[in-house]
Amino acid sequence: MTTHRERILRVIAGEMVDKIPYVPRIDLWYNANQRAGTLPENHRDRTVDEISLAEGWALHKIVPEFLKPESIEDIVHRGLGLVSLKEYTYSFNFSSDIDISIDGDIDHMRVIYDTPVGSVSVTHGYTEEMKDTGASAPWIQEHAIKGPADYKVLAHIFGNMTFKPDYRRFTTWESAIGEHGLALESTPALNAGSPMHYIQKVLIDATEFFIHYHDYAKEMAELVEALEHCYHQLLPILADSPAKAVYWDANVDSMITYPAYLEKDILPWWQKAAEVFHARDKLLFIHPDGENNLLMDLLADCGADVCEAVTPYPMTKVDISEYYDTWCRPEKLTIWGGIPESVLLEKSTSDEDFEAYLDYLFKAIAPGKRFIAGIGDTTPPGAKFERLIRIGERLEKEGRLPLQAGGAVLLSADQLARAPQSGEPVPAKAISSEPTTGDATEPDEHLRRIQQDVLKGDHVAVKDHIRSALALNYSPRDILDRGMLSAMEVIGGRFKDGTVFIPEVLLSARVLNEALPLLEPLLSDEQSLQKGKILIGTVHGDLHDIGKNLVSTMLKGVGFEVVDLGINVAVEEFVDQVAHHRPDILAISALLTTTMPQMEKVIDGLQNADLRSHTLVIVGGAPVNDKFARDIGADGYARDAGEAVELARRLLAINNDS
Ligand code: B1M
Repeated sequence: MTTHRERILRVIAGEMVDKIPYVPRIDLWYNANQRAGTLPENHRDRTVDEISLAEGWALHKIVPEFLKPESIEDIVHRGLGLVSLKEYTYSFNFSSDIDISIDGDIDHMRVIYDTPVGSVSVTHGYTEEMKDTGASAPWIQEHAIKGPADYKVLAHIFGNMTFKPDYRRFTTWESAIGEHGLALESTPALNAGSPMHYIQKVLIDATEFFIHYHDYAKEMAELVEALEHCYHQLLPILADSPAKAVYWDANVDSMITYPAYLEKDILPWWQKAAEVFHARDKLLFIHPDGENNLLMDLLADCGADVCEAVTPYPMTKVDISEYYDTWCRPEKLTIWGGIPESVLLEKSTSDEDFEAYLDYLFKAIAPGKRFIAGIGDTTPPGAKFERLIRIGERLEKEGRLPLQAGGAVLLSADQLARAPQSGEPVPAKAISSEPTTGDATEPDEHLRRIQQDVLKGDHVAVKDHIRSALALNYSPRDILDRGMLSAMEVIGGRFKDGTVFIPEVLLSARVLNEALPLLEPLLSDEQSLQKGKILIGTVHGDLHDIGKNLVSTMLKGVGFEVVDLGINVAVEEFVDQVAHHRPDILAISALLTTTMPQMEKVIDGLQNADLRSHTLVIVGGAPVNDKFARDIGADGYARDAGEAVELARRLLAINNDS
């Protein structure tokens, strides 16, 4: 009889096996439900692996179990991206000239690294809210890189670090898994596949990274070189290990690892790794769990064997059929995942639509080669467990290969209308937005120079150009509207249509932020910059802030006054801050299905505090949609930062007119 491990390996080799393997990742679901005492009755006394085995599923052994160190020493250096867990086949040593002081426990630990060229410090841990949502990856609260001086300190640390093979723990773990699954060895920095990705993922704040990438190229290059020294040691250690497969890189996404950046700073290392591993008959996995609409072709030829945690429409813009047609049909990659988390949630998906998704999946991936079914990225804590079981049952019955295209039940006309066409953005808006602004109006040479400064992100030249324009008697209002804000509109439009990415938006916004103090004192009251006041924050339990920061930046960029409350904001805090600031709009962000319900609680909180009638509430974030926004009583939903600007304007215009 074919074992789980054999079947998985044969699928990756492109063979037509007996049936589609089913390997759902259930660790987060398990952690959260075990903590809350809500595991299904029959599984109450079982471990996570025992549950999978009892249900007949293969074990998911790709993502390291960060929450389960053997001793605290194993995770002390996680703020620098280094851990010693069973999934890691190497040990590491700092050079003897580095003094390390450690304070705290697993939930909150501060570590200081003193080197001959300076010091850096990090703080990392887990919050109670993270534990409630089952989160496994640690939170780095204070990053090692806070300013340009930190690069040389880290270059000293990593440039003098030594790595040695250490296969002992991995071997024991792998043999305990045996034929029940495929155990992967891991790479540092929560799986960063290149030195630059290492910096981005753990050493610096996720949004700040993009500014440093532009401003401190020289300093970054020095650190990249030091990290290369580590990667060159690690490659042969990983290649010689007993593991059959390497989990090489994680958290790829069209926005945060946008195409040009991925191609320049990540892809060459994937290809190098693929060459080394393939020569040793080893498989390379990457984890593109985000939005891949702009990365489909790059990933198809990236050198990896498996793309794991693939999360299709409706969680992202790429439909499962496009994934299969671009990656699997031409025999370029194996997909592991393919079932979006939202279909397991009763609030997001009815029983009927859940079944319809599976019908559609079987049809889209026929004949079914190079496909390992899983929940991409992971089963959410609120998943209806019966649906996990049902997927297994249907795969058992209908997942026999080759699948017959057209043999499955077709989607209804209504469901088809909702499925996006290949590459087409998903239409989902609570309030229809105005079309994206076109190019800036045609101003004369002086205003054009200012526009160019904003478009190019030149925060130095813009000040001189504004001073010259003022000396030539241009009105501050014209400089602002026809020079700066019109250019920011252009950037917003380009971001929305995917022709510029996060760095351009942040750099242009910086030009505005630095130039505004020159103009503000000169604007009369009625000319004042303010278009309205907006309070923004990410909900309680949620640490994602890149998207929220972009929304905040764009709103500021077009003249709104924005107060950013940060991440993990409790309901009471939102309510208190609304009472204090009296904003026109409260904008709320949530990136997790487990934290989305917080949005409704904030709206209820405002209602109870008698603040709702004079505060418009708008919501956004990857799992949020138009229906959800309406259901919780929000005033609008925005899919991205550009739409958030249009929505805010539209709502305020409506409000002012009424
Ligand atoms: Co996390 N994560 N993550 N993560 N992460 C997601 C969100 C996830 C969808 C990945 C997946 O499953 N495919 C998944 C959630 C699944 C679910 O809820 N069902 C997930 C998970 C599971 C987790 C952990 C639980 C993982 C773990 O512990 N094992 C953990 C949770 C920690 C916590 O918050 N408690 C976790 C951690 C992390 C990192 C720390 C590693 C990192 C965040 C770094 C940071 O933000 N500082 C991270 C990342 C990077 C992602 C993905 C890959 C990318 C998110 C991102 O920044 N995108 C993400 C995958 C995905 O989104 N599909 C994922 C780029 C950004 C520009 O887009 O944030 O969507 P986005 O913002 C857009 C719009 O959504 C909109 O405009 C923005 C700009 O255009 N928007 C708004 C956002 N907020 C708005 C507010 C508005 C309007 C519009 O107000 C009106």
